[in-house]
Amino acid sequence: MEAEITRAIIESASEEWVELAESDVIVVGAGPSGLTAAKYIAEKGFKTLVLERRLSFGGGIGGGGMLFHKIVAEEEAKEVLDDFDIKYKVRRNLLVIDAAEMMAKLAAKAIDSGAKIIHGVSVEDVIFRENPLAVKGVCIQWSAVEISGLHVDPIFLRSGAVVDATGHDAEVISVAARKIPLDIPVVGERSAYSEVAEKEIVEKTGKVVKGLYAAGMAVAAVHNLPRMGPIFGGMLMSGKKIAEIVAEDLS
Ligand code: 48F
Repeated sequence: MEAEITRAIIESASEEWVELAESDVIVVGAGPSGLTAAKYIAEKGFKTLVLERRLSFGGGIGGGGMLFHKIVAEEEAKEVLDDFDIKYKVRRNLLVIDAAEMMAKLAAKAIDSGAKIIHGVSVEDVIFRENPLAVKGVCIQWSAVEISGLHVDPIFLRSGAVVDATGHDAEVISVAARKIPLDIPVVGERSAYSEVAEKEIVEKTGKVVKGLYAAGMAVAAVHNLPRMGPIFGGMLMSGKKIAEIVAEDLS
């Protein structure tokens, strides 16, 4: 039986990896913005792959507000919450949400919409082409190898669009900005100013260069916007907006 367990796992995983060598869209990061983007992109019929460094979903959601197990969103995010069947209670003019429910439902709906989520994989670089400059996919490595510090060459995944939903460090855009002439200084976010941050994150969500897009807190890192703390409406609406932009560009 043991050999069959091994064969069953490696055969089916390998078959899928061969298919994953090319996708329409790669979303990097399974936090709130990445999972939201993945659901809306996948349900439009695009082959969508989410790569997540950790072995869990949700990015910063699970920590709630300083480990209190609730997060909040503003009224404008209701539509997205309803699309994901996420419950909320209104308190102090805010929608109060259970962190565990939000993580589970964002992930479940993204998967049910057809997105493939792979855990334990880190994006360490992009694939690019010149004239015109365009991002064409990502270089990936097992997170365990990354953490070990071993020198192991990555492998490549091609895609029509790469969405950086890696959070505060905008890891994908940062590495691209260092290595290819993006002409974007990724200066990082500013200190907390919640209402301005929530609004501007959504406004500035969009394309960075052909093939490369920013969603969620990565947008703050690229555009030097303030942070907002444990209010998540902007993350959800940013994910939804980037899905619309990517879908239009790929159509
Ligand atoms: O940090 P994260 O939750 O990003 P987000 O979607 O949401 C930010 C909020 O959680 C919160 C906030 C707003 O209310 O301030 O912080 O912008 O999720 C990012 C995910 O990306 C993964 C990381 O493990 C996390 O789950 N990630 C980061 N870099 C990489 C990565 C990488 N290079 N490759 C793969 N996954």
